[in-house]
This record gives sequence, C-alpha cells and structure tokens, in this order.
Amino acid sequence: MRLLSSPTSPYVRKVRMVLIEKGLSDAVTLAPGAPMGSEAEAAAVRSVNPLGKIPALVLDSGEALYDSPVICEYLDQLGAGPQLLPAQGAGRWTALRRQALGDGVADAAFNLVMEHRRPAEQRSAEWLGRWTDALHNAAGALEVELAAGDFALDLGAIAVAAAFGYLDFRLPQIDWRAGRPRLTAWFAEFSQRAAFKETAPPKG
Ligand SMILES: N[C@@H](CCC(=O)N[C@@H](CS)C(=O)NCC(=O)O)C(=O)O
Repeated sequence: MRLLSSPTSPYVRKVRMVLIEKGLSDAVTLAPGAPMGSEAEAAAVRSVNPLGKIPALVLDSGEALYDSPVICEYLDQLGAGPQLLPAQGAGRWTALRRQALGDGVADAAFNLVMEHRRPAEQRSAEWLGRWTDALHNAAGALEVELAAGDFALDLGAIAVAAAFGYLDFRLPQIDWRAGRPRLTAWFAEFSQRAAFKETAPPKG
C-alpha cells in the first residue's frame, strides 16, 4: 500500500500513528503528496483523491481510500492489536466523536495557517476569530471530558494528539494549555508514545 503524505500534515500524522499502533508500518510506503505544490504535484494528488487532499491510501488493488477517518478505520480492521475504533457500543461513539473534535481542531488550525499566508489585506478577521474560538472551545470541551475520566487509547485520542501537536508545530503562539491542566497533562503523557515521537514534524 502507498500513503500519499506529507510530514507536516496532522491528518497524515494521525494515519501514521495508527499504522505504528497497529503494527502496520512495514505494510505501507510513504509517498510524497503536495496538494499545495506545483500544478503537477497537485494533479498527482487529484489523480488519487478528486478532492486534492492528503492523506490518501492507495491499496495494492489500485483502489484509493480517503479521507483520514476512512483510512484509519480500514487500517484498524487490517492490523493487529487492540481495536482503536470499537465495532459497536458506547466506546465507538466516544471514539468517533472525539476523532471529529480532533479533526475539527486540525481543520481550524490548518485554516488559520492558510489564512495567515494570504496578504494581510485579504485576511478575514471574522474567520480568523471563528477558527481561533473553535480551537479554544474544543480544548475546553476536552478538559471537561478529562475531568470525567482518562481517554482510552483509541482513534479519538490519536486524532486529538495529532491536532494539538500540529498547533504546537504551526501556531505555537496559541496557548491552548492555559487553564487546561488536565489536557496539558494528558497531551504530555501521550507525547511519550513511540507513535507520537516517530511521527513528529520536521523542526525548523
Ligand atoms: N478531512 C480530511 C482533511 C485533509 C486535509 O485537509 N489535508 C490537507 C493537508 S494537511 C490538504 O490536503 N489540503 C489541501 C486542500 O485543502 O486543498 C482528512 O481528514 O483527511
């Protein structure tokens, strides 16, 4: 299998953490995917995913899977070890909801990064504010969830770790830890996992 990927994408990082947690690293080759690169690079991504986004997983059959929640569920079923997305029951809905929250944080952060790359006079203060609020609201919700009990090691937790890792990487000026001691401690502990360390974005 071939994963169209970039070392900086939070969604790719989520998939790569799933690969490691499920013992599947050797089953997948990482292929560079640059949706915002040259026209040729963007077209190469579109040839696999019509939405022009990474990650996209090309199976040995040639069929492609996207986007990251679909890829992660596929890999979860393929790999060994504890299920990261329970097949049924309350745990499934918690994992899926938490994945949506993590992916939503990644979406808001990615949008902020892209908006900041536009000329200052073209940036929307309203959207910058909405995306920043979404990040803080999500962090606040996770803080409340952690007060009720630790997170299981599931797809939700992996998505949340990937998203806040991306925030630290691209938007270190956003202090999502302030007033959120539980989320801060949870993230620090998760950061010790091999899957998190081995997928760290490049420095500098
Ligand atoms: N919902 C998608 C989001 C993927 C996504 O937005 N990836 C970014 C890279 S971090 C991308 O390819 N963006 C290109 C674009 O938005 O055109 C997923 O979970 O896979």
